Amino acid sequence: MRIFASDRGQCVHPFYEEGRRTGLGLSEDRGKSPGRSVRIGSALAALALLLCLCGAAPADTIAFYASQEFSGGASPVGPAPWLGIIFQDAGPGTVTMTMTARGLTGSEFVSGLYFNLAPSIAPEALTLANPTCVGAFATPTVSLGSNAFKADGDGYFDVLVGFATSGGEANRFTAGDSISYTITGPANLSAASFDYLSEHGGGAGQYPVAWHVQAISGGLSGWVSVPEPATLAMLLAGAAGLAWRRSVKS
Ligand SMILES: [Ca+2]
Repeated sequence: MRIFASDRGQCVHPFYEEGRRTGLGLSEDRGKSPGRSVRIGSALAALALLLCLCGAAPADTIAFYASQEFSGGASPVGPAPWLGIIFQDAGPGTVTMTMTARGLTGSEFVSGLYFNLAPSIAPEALTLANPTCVGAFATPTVSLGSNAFKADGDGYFDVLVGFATSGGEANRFTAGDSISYTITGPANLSAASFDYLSEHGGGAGQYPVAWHVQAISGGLSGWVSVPEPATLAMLLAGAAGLAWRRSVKS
C-alpha cells in the first residue's frame, strides 16, 4: 500500500485565484468605455469555442454519478445525483480525474472517495498529482493498494481519497466543492482503466466507485454509488415490458 499527499494544507484552485484577480481588474475599469467587460466576456467565449473546435479529437471519458445509497444508511437530502466523478484521457498514460459535490446540501460532506483500477495495473504505479480545487477544503490524502480499501460492507477498492472530517466547511469537502487530479501511470493507462468493479466483500454488491457521505440531516451517514447493475437490469426489463405491452395493445 502506498500513501502520499498527506499534508493537510488548504487546497486552493488556481482558476479561483485567477477569477478573483480578473474580477478586480474589471471593476477598476469601471467608468472607462461602457460595455468593455461585455466585450472581454465575448472574446473569452469565442476563444473557448475556438479551443473546443480546434482541440484534439474528443478524448475518452468515463463518468459515474451517485444516485443510490447501498449500505442501508441515510441518503443525502437533496435530489440525486449527489456526487459525480469523471475520468478523461489526457495523453499517453495520463488521465484527468474530476470529482464534484454539486448535489450535496447543507453540512453534508464526503469523507472518502473509493474507486478501482484495471487488475493488470498495480495501483502503486499510479501518481495522483496537482490537486486543483474549487471551494474550500483541506488537501485530501491519497492511498493506493490492490483491494486494500473497504467501503462499508460493500467490497474492496484500489484507490482511496480521504478527506478531512473535522474543521467545519472550510476543511470538509462540502456542497459545491470540486477537485481534479492529474493521474499518471504506465503508458497503457487510460480513462477506461478506471471502469472496473470492486472485489466482493460480502455486502450490497460491486461498484465502480463509492463515496462515504457524512453529516446527513445533522449526524447521519451513508454510502452512495451508481445504481446497482441488478437495479439497472430490472429498470431496463421493466421498460422493455412496457414497450412490449404497448405494442401488443396497438
Ligand atoms: Ca468545503
